[in-house]
Amino acid sequence: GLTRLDHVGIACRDLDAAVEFYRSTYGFEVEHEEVNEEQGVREAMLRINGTDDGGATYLQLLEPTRPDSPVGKFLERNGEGVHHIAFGTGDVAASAAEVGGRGVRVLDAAPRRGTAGSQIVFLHPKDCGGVLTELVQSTR
Ligand code: CMX
Ligand code: CO
Repeated sequence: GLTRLDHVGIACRDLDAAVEFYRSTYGFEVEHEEVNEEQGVREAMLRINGTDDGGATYLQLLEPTRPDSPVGKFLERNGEGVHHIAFGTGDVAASAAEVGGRGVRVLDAAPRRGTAGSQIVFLHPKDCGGVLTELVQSTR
């Protein structure tokens, strides 16, 4: 099952500026930074709190690496802001199959590589009340 809020993904034009905002305003620190070319993002994970299942909850700050990526298109259309939410699961393939069986479109036929070697799938926002939703099986 889904055991926690893993992260909230936030689209920004300038990752370093967004990181500095969350550091100076709230004191949140970057735990991990990487470029994921498949997803078309440069991203930073800011750890907010630990969770019961030994995982944690993060903010994921996302800067597009190219304009025709999901985050690039989102910024063009909406400007900066909340892009998606992600729920944590111990078995992303099983969770995707379960949710897909309830009529929600799963955008990835097989899990893709997410942050720090995690496995991720996305659910169509039009089947989730307008909220782009990610399921993530963490290695953390
Ligand atoms: N949240 C809510 N709705 C969204 C959305 C978002 N982030 N992105 C697009 N939509 C809506 C659009 O507004 C549009 O609605 P209308 O038809 O009412 O105008 C509808 O979805 C379809 O729009 P589209 O132009 O076909 O959308 P895109 O080509 O931009 O594709 C989506 C949308 C969700 C399929 C695509 O963004 C996707 O595959 N996302 C998953 C991958 C991803 O987001 N990766 C980056 C994050 C990586 C990470 O978290 O690690
Ligand atoms: Co994400």
